[in-house]
Amino acid sequence: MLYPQVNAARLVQDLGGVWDFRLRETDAWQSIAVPASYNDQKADPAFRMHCGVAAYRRRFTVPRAMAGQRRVLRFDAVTHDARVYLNDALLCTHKGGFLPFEAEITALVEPGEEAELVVEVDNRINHGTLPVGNEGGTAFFGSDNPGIPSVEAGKRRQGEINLPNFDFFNYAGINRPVRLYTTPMDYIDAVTLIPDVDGEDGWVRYAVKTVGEGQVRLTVLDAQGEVVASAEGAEGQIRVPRAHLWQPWPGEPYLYTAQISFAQDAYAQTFGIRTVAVSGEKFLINGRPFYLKGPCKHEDAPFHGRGLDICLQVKDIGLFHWLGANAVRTSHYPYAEEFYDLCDREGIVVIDETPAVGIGAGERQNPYETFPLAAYHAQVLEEMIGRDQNHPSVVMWSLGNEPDTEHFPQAAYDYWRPLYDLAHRLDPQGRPVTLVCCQNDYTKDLITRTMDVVCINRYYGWYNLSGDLEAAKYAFDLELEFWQGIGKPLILSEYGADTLPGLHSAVPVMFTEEFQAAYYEAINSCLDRRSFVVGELPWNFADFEAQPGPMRPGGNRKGLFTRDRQPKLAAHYFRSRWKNR
Ligand code: E8X
Repeated sequence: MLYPQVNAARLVQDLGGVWDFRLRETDAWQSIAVPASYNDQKADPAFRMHCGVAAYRRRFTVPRAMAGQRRVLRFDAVTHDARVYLNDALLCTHKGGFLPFEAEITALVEPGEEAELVVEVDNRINHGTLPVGNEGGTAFFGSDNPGIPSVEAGKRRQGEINLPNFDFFNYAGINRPVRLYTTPMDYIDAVTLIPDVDGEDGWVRYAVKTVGEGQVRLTVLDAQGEVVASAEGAEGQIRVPRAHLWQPWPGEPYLYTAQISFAQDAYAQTFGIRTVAVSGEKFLINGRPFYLKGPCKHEDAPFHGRGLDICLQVKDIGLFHWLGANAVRTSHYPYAEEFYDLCDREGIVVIDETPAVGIGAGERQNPYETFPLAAYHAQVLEEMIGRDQNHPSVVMWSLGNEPDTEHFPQAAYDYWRPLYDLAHRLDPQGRPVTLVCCQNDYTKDLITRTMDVVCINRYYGWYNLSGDLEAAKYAFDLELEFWQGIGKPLILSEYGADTLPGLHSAVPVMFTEEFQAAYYEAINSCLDRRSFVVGELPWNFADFEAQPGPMRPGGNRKGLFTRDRQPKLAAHYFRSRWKNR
């Protein structure tokens, strides 16, 4: 799905601002900011604890300047499920809170007329949603004294609860922009660009999907806006002589623009010329071994929740540069499109992850038999790859995070392998595909080792062998020995320790800043001895809000930075390590 663009042929009207909002039909309407999660906008526990549908409302006028054009309402992300009404009639529905959807309204509202827009947002999560809800207390993530009669009675008193099967707060609402945009009646519907390198030159295969009558023309501009190549026809190949490659930081992330025209329509698609491949134990970008270094993130901030905040994105990527980082994983869902644009410009490579987190229910329940997810998961993967395929920064697809691969290894294989194949079929650039594996008995896991890159989340010295870094190193090293035998590149895709800023001790004790730094030093010393390790992604960039619980004081505190982006000791440690790595 193309990103809305203002150009010579298209208009965009942003519908952000203060909307009407209510949690229940019986409530009075009150003010709410869009885009942003609703949970933290009011000093009212009902907003934070809400479970179910909530409604947003606003009126808007279709400008007369949009007359004669095709008019589309686009929602970048409504979390999690949406029902959209235009003038009281159902316009569209969408399932899933992290990918865009749109509906044409050309015939429904005349230019110059006003219309009422109502968006019903459902934040309920369960075994059939991504991310997965802890439906019926399957308690994969966190558990609270099952079986004690008084506790069980208390749980029944809680009434409707909406527990996540994952470790981030279930922020909900209209999290990303809502826009009305136009195209001419005959229009460009989709653009796919497939760059390649041939000696000094670049090759770009392309396909433009259109609706209506017309001829496709494509002109490639360099970063100065000079025409360097052009072609005609909806599909083809263009040679870009003496191409500047898109290089990850600290190289130059050089961007070209494909100016596409079709009948009266126009669309500008930026892209980079670069290659990505896995060869033996190496991860190659532009044919050269590449080491991924950079913390995993969340879309998370005070007040906004998971709402789009472009200033924060710029700040965060600035801090990536400060750290000397070159990579990020969009744990645990596809981020706002603006984030990938920024990574394209700034040379940060992205592992793009679906919202498939929480597919596990312990040893007593096989999630692959009881969670109705497979078809929906495939659809989400298709939407994500369709949305993000042209970004040069995206160098790998992650099918999901920390599913059960240990108790039901064959079922896990049968579930994830078709998704792996699908990702390869869907991506014309043939980027590597991975699945991020939870710490567990890796000898039983059958699927992780079949991925293009092995990604493992490990917490030696934190969740296990807690506080004993010598034992942690010993155990982690044993595991690395196992993976070395698999013969694939490996990324440590999460590792970390909760740390309270300002808590210090000369001897590294858990939760102090000194411990976090010592923990990373210890684990990194194991990585540094293994040539098949191609990346280190600390967990997490910043402290973030989680489902409240006894292990989450003020959220998950594994940030290298605090939630307001001040460095802890470990951030300084990585800054000096990554300068030379
Ligand atoms: C954690 C992280 C969590 O926030 C993330 O979303 C997924 C978790 C650790 C799994 N990975 O708890 O900070 C722990 C497995 C323990 C052996």
